[in-house]
Amino acid sequence: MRFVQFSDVHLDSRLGGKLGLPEEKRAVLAEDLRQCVSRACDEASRFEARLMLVPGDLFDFETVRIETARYAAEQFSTIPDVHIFIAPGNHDSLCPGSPYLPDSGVLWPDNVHIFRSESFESVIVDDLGCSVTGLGLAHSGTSSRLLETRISRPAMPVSLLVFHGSRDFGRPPEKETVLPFTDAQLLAQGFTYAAIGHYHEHAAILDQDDKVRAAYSGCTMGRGVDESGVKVVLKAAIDSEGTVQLQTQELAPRRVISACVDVTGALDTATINYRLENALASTGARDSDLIDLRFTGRAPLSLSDLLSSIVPTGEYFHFNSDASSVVPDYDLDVIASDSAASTVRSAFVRELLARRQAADTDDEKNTITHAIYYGLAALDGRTPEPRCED
Ligand SMILES: [Mn+2]
Repeated sequence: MRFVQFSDVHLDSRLGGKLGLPEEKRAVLAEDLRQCVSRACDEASRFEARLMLVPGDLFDFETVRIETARYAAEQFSTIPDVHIFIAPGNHDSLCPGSPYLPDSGVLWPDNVHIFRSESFESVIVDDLGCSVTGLGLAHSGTSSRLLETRISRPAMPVSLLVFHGSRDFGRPPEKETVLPFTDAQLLAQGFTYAAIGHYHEHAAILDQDDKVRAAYSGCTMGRGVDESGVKVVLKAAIDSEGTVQLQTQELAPRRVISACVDVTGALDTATINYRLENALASTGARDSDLIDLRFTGRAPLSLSDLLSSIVPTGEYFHFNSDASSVVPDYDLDVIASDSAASTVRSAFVRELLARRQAADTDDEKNTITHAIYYGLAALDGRTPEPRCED
């Protein structure tokens, strides 16, 4: 038996965050998120899946438009032979007005089952010889440990669990805790496989024999700086022994790519550009991607204007740079001549600049330069950090 699993699409969510996306690009990303749903349906057909498991956060309840919920419902109607199970999460919880509720004006096709109970319920899929057990979060912030006690379900050759929950291991600090569980509690339930949503990184949960027993697909497409890298949906096959084989597949039209460029010792545009291109090349960034670039290291204060004007030579869907991590360096000549402000600082720099000028070799000059910066950091009460220059 084959199934497709995806979650955390967050249709119609607020996009971009720190990426500084203009309105028109946010509109493109919103359309990309809808594309993820249609591509997941196409993929289910191609993969000849008979099941689709959607463990929550298909959309963001606060901002979802009814047209978008209808769009998702229409996409699901294009694969009528696929049994689709949705377990609402904390962002698409079943609060009053939810598009999941029968009076919402969204017509979910017959092949879609939405878990609307706050306690676990099971559906038997006779033609597949399996049961699917799930629940829907009625509001965000359900912190009950429902997996502590055994979840009852019908005896079927294959039993699947679908829910939106927080694995105790690996909870990102900013994530709301919903239906928390430990791996041991989940494994003790004895389901053939559990499809879990909420965390935006793909992760599989294995039993003591290293068999896959559960997985987060992660979000379907990155939407901001904290969702960088390749995002996937899962395609899975369960054999007659109950062994689950997972494959990941990227369906998102674009990625958020995070990169770092250390500007220490780079004093001109050409050097910074060179480092930028190297950094981007190592990420495999494509034209369609969003680049989130962070400048790091130590640089003269005068470089900050230059950094904000640095852009890659390649055309990307979006490029955003952030120089706030760069530690300001010093203008040594100004400090040397500014004895009124700080006599010790000024005298220190003047003395070492004189020694540097008198130094015989480049090595010696370099060493003195390092000594100046270490000394200034110490005099200014900062921890001197190792200086590595080209
Ligand atoms: Mn969630």
